[in-house]
Amino acid sequence: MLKFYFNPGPNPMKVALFLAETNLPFELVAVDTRKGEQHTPEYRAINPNGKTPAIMDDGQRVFDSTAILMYLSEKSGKLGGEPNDRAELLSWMMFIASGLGPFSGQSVHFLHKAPEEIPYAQNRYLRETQRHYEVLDAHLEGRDFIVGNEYTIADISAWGWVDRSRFALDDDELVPYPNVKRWFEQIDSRPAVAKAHSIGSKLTFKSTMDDEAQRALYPSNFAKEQRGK
Ligand SMILES: N[C@@H](CCC(=O)N[C@@H](CS)C(=O)NCC(=O)O)C(=O)O
Repeated sequence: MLKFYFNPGPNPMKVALFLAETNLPFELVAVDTRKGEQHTPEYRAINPNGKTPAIMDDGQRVFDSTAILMYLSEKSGKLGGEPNDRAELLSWMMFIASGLGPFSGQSVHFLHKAPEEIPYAQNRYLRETQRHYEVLDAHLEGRDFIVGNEYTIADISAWGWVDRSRFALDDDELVPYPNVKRWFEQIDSRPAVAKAHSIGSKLTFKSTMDDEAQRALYPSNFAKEQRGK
């Protein structure tokens, strides 16, 4: 059975939503990133990048949320959109994977997690996150879905990050992006979203941001010889 290596972060949640939508059977495996479980040799054999999510499907590893969504969509024949929209699907998947997602992640980091306040970095990443939201908002004008006329893995992928927009954007959150707001509310009200949120509810993850967690999540804050695993 498919093994899903999970942590309740925005990237694993995309895979949780895909699995909730498609009802594919899977076994959930917790990866407690604050305990450094993403850095063990066993987990690195599944995801050499040391991040969540990853899956093991009948001996085949797949890592990175975008790769997993595309792999599972192709394999199951579900949520991949119309063949004519394939180029659009690839384009928006990469826009999210290389733009919306990473800039949002850095914005969250410099606004809320960095050990010191760095106005240049805060401004750079917040502004780039806002710019990606502007691009998505313009695209969603008059549209219900990101690609074509149906719900696809592009919507699932963007949902993972837009669901955390309150941490990546400033106080107005989605108000300046009315099309993204409308689109998000429609996706977020799908029954599978509630199911996806409940996927990890029986697992417990470390909540304290102690020294072990800091070293596991932000190794670059430590001198090389003092870093965690
Ligand atoms: N590009 C990767 C990014 C994965 C990622 O950053 N995952 C976070 C959780 S949302 C993580 O595992 N963080 C732990 C760490 O950075 O050590 C993907 O889309 O899967």
